[in-house]
Amino acid sequence: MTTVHEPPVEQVDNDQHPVGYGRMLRKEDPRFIRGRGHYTDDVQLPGMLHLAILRSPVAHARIVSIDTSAAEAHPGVKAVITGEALAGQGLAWMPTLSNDVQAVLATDKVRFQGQEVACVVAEDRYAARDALELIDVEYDMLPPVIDARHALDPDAPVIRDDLEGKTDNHCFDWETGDAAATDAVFAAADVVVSEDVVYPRVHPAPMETCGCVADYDPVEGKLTLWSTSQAPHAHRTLYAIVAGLPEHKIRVISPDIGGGFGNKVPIYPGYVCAIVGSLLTGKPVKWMEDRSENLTSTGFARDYIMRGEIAASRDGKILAVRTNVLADHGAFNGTAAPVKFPAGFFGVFTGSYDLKAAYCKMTAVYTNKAPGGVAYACSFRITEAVYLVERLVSRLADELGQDPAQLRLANFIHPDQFPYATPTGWVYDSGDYAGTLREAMRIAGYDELRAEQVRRRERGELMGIGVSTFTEAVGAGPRKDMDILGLGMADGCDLRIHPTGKAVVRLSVQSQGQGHETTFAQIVSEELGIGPDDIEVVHGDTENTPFGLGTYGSRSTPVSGAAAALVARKVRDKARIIAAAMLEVAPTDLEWVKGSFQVAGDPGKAVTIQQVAMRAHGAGDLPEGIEGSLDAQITYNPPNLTYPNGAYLCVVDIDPGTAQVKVRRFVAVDDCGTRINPMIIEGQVHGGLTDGLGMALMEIIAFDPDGNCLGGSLMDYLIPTALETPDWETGYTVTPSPHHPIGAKGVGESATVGSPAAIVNAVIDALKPLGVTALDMPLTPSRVWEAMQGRATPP
Ligand code: MCN
Ligand code: CUM
Repeated sequence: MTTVHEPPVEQVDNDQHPVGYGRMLRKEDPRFIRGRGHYTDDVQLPGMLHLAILRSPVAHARIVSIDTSAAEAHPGVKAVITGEALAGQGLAWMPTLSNDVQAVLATDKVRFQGQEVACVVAEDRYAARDALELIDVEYDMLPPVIDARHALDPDAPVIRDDLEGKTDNHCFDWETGDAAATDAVFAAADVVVSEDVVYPRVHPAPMETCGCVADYDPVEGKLTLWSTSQAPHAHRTLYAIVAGLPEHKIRVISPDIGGGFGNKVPIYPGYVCAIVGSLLTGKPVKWMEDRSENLTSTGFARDYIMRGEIAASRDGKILAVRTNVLADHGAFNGTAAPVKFPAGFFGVFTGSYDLKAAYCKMTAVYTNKAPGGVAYACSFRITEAVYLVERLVSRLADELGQDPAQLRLANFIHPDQFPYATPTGWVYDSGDYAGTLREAMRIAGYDELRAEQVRRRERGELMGIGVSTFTEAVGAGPRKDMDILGLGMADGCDLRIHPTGKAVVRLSVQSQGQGHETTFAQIVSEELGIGPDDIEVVHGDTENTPFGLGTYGSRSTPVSGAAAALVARKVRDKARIIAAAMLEVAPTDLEWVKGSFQVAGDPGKAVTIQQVAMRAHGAGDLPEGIEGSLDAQITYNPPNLTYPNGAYLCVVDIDPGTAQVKVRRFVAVDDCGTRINPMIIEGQVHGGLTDGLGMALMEIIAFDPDGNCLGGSLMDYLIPTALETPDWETGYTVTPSPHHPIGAKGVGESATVGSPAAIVNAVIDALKPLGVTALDMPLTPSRVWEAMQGRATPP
């Protein structure tokens, strides 16, 4: 059950619009709820073979030998591929999205448990799996590096000895802000609070695991790849570069995707193996991971060990934030972030506050764990940034003896300060942070909750109220600042209007469940007055869509959404010229009334967009400069990111006997600017809050000292079910983005970014009477119990 709170003041809301934005049911759902979705694993091709991957059982070892003879002799087996065989083709290593390289199949060493060592292509999945057991690999064990804190010890074994001249496990250093200015503010401040904060390694765990079907046609020299990809165009370009196939001979199709959450941004060795398998056998080859393969070998998230410091005046003016981060990147740097931002957008760790100075220093290291780093609705690492600063601000409030909501209200960037340049160089576009937090406090009945807390504390009950407010930065580019491996982060959009006035809009972004088939139709509908049901949205096929960088970092609405609005306006401009000729007036004499052009002052004289479409395709001459048709194409290069914000309040009760945390209430007020479809936004927020609840209370990919992954199944890696999930209460404020054509900001990751801090702050608030001031996720009953006994558990 969920509750939606409408704001008391009049806001731009779209619930009532019949055409365009509004609470429209999702066009894709009839397909999904009737089992008619078409996922990668549904692709069946004649003669299709199946690929299975042999994975390393250990975290770090030298490969002495691989004997594949028994596997090759197994019935049904068509090919057994090793790293050595790939090396012969120059394919044993592939570039990652962060300018590192990653082994496709290991040649020299294995560097994490679950790493790809060899693969089998066979007539069916069972034969392929059975043959894996027959491959004999001899390993020479090496000591692993598991704790990032020891990765740079002088005696630590060097993981990446494949990199020339590499003598340690250092991955990269990064800094942002002004160190000297920040130090000076800290030195003069009345109050400095510091905290060590671990954001543990977690996993997106989408319902559908990763996989592909590679179909190489040797006659046409053409590769068709169905794959679980959040970025089909970028993937195609990379395959062209890696495999040396001409780009126009590669078609990447992302069919329906059962959740991505960033897990489907990287290129995985399995995709490359399937392509090689198809090249080798001349047959289509399918590879689908199982659950453990997904959890142990694909893009993880977080794994940041952070020390944060916050400086303030005694009366509660926050002055500066300073942070030092140790980032665990696993065995290969497989992070997918714009190359200029090796730590993603962690630079927005200054949060929603008007600060004098800020500085961050980061050291990233290699460890013997799976690669990845940017995933799980992370907004390019803003999850970590928000969590850190929101812990620090709440900790500061405790130190100052102030209410955490009031402290935030006193320190927010003020509405008239926008556009606001942060001390780390980001330019926030718009926001009314106090308005958003006040709305959350109104919905929650904040003052009454605090009064209740006093009464309960007197009775010895453990009730906590957690506050978290956040600003996100979503919608990468602009292309001058942002690229992935040299590809600028802009997006195309094509719009075609058929003679009868129905439309097809083609996107470069790709939905994994966010409802793009609905919301992009709504955007075009709002601009053109054609009903959303008359607008088909095409995405996920490089052959039928314009180039663009794909869906992640909540960039679809900020970038492609802008492109969709502008391409529709381009069509409208063209339609105006044709309409003017039809009505025998000048184009400037026409007024656009959603869906039709009317002669100003004479509403009886009008033509609809559908009539114009027919005229554009019809017989007879068209006005000067119009060739015919109403089609248009655009590439949108965003001038800036959009900066959605939110204010979250969480109420928890902790069972003093079992230390179980129960989230009693959770109020989320989000501001994503203009709201295209309120129902879809609520769905995005509910999902993100549930993600946040999972991370705060139960999710962790842990390793034992030998590097064995302890989160390799959903029995060990806990994700929340309906039982643990409370009734979410959502509200909203609307502060449009000034530079986005329709004022919309992204929202897909907001709730995952903002919610963990609210929950952890609530738990620490509940435990305050016991003297607890800090606690790391996940807040499992055992960890909370230890804290209640005055003991800290090692992360
Ligand atoms: N929307 C809207 N009004 C706005 C903003 C967004 O109606 N002002 C709608 C959009 O039109 C879109 C949805 O909300 O239908 C999400 O839009 P947006 O914020 O632009 O995010 P993306 O579409 O780019 O989706 C990516 C984002 C990311 S990065 C992760 S991770 C995540 C998320 O979306 N993965 C998801 N939400 C997910 N939801 C589902 N079901 N599955 C995933 O894998
Ligand atoms: Cu960082 S997860 Mo989303 O950007 O696909």
